[in-house]
Amino acid sequence: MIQKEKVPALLKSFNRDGFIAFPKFLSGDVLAELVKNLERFVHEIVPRLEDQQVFYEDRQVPSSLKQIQHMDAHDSWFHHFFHKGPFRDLAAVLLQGPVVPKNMQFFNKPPGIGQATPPHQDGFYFMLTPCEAVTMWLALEKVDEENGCVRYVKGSHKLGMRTHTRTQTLGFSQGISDYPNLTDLENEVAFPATAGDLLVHDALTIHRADGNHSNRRTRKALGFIYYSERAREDIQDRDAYQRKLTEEMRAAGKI
Ligand SMILES: O=C(O)CCC(=O)C(=O)O
Repeated sequence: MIQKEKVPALLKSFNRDGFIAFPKFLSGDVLAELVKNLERFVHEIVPRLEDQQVFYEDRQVPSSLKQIQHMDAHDSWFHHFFHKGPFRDLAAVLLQGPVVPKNMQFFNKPPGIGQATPPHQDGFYFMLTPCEAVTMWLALEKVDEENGCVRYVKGSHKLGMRTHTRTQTLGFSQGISDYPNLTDLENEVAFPATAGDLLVHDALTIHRADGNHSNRRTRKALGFIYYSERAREDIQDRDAYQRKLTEEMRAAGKI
């Protein structure tokens, strides 16, 4: 729970940078229970999910699992965790009003083959007016430069939406076409993390991550997306894009 007196400083920092880090947001028994439930989800629920909800680097190799979408929609434990837990409260503080929980995701970069996350702004995928949403990223293990830590471009949320084009990265189908521009790299901040550390970014903040260059370490994290209740989704455009993307991925044998 965020203490009331800390809120002004927290908002100042988040609104200035477009991101904020909470070291050890989860720890001890709470973190251990989360990890246990994630293992249960991967063993019991993932095999039953539809192909557009679960992505692998290599579809034939279960250990190459790279992404799960909408975990909260498939399991009551994760639904409760996402809808009622401290993440939703934090989102409401940062967005300064009630929020709508939209998507809880699992991210992994399997050893050696985990691909880079292209530079992007989440708002490009969300299609919101106004573009008011936050994404939270919770490390589940040590994540550093070797296995692909998250990198934010400080202040980029204030500079509007950049042009995105299609990538070939499963799970991140759009990336900023002119990245890096003259100032992106000098403003880029890398965020090494350990299990339980939480990063939060604005839907307009540019971010990316390298691939996993380790041959033995995984790179596991959870994502939590909350929209402000003030934001309206362009549902027609979003659903049309999603249908087209799913068809393309099936045709390419990626899902
Ligand atoms: O895990 C990653 O590499 C990136 C996650 C991400 O882009 C996001 O949560 O918005």
